[in-house]
Amino acid sequence: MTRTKFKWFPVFFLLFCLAASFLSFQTFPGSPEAERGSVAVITSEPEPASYESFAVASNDDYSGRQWAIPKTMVPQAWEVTSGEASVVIAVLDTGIDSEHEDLVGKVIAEVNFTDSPTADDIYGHGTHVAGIIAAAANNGAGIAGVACDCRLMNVKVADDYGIFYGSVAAKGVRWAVEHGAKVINMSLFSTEPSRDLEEAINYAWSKGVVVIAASGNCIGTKIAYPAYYSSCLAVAATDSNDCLASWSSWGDWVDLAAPGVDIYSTLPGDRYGSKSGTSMAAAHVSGLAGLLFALRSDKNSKGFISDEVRAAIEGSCDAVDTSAVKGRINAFHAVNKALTSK
Ligand SMILES: [Ca+2]
Ligand SMILES: [Ca+2]
Repeated sequence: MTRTKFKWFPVFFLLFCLAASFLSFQTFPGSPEAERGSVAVITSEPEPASYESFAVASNDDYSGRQWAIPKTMVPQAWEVTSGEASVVIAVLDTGIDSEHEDLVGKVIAEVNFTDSPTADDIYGHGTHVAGIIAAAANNGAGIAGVACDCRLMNVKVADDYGIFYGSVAAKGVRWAVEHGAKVINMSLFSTEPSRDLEEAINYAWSKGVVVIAASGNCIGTKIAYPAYYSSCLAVAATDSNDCLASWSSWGDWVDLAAPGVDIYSTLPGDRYGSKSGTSMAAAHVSGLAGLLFALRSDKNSKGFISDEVRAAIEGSCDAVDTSAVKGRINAFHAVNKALTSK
């Protein structure tokens, strides 16, 4: 397959979504073109000139920029658990800079399913997502990840231009399950379905793995995949005032919301920066899922923790001032729900 003519695709993906809302595209179900998608980020601001300072939750340099941590009561959740090394969260994305100062030692396995020559993050998306999930906390550097004591799996399924194919992402899902991931983060989306990917996500759920995906940045209710699939938690993006991001996809098929506007995290080469997107929102939920897996709470004795993890996340959201989404995650309430529900 030739990709050269699609190099501009990530930059204009938001415009593509808008156009797709009004135009009928000729696609051929099952063909690679019908399954093509993009990682879900809409802005990239490497270093804002000024920023609002929020409550400091850790001794990390940029803790004051991490508004999402106090907003979702992560410090209170940390009083119960900050995750543990046996809980592995797979990041299906553009790769991870595993040598980043705030991620070093976190990535326990990596694989590259793309035609890129490296599993490293050239595009600069997967490293940002990985930091939100599990950057080292209280190491005096950078930021703090939600599941700061969990580990990561680098499953590169999107290439160095941010493009992925459903069939390739499906391989990544199965690989992550077979190599011990308990949570799979998919900060990527396509407006076309992929049967391969849906079957892989159903397989993951059947094996006790929680899959979390970005709802997409398509301004409205247009369905995005894989988030739409019932075995997948679909996550919309909210800002520091708990308002739905103007560009976030929403609708009754979206399960919940999480912070996704001006999120400060890791970038390749020991850098840090702010990004916005439902990508960042999904990553916060994956971090929370990691915390909940560390509690090992198989209350219903069905042999899996995944059902309790999903129920705790969905059943503990704070109401937000919009009917577009069901609620915004609350890590402390989720941890308590996992511990106390029967
Ligand atoms: Ca840190
Ligand atoms: Ca269970």
